[in-house]
Amino acid sequence: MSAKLMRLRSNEDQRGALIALEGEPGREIPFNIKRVYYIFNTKPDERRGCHAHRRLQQLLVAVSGRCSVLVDDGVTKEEFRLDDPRLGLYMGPGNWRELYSFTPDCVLLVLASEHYDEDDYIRDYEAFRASAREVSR
Ligand code: T46
Repeated sequence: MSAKLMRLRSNEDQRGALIALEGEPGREIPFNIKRVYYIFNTKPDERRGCHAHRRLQQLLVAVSGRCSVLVDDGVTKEEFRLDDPRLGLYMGPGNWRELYSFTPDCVLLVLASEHYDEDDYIRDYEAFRASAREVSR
């Protein structure tokens, strides 16, 4: 599965903490960052995502609050809990994702490798399963 939790390097001193994210292939964030967005005010009983991407790579960080992410590569499913701004969830292409259990204070920062492109989305789960089977052949 091309999704993994990463511990981000935090510069901590008596004033508090600072995390810097630099993106480039071969670096800690393994892609050039073309887009940044953040998600907040999501109701605790709402689900977000529920789609896959053909090419997009992303890093998700709950900079405040908490949420859960279910990642499904068509074979394996894994649940990740984002509950610390020092944790980043890297997701490569070809992963179905569902986000839920947002706390009211959750601000989810997302760094993305591509500009927004609706054609990159696979929104139908069966179509996603079929494309995952195709890739694994
Ligand atoms: C993902 C999860 C974590 C834009 O105009 N530009 C953008 O860059 C994005 C991401 C969205 N939008 C618009 C499109 C929709 O009208 O914002 C609206 C809400 O987007 P969406 O329903 O796709 O939001 P989520 O939270 O379901 O999914 C988003 C990302 O789309 C997705 O790539 O992995 O966050």
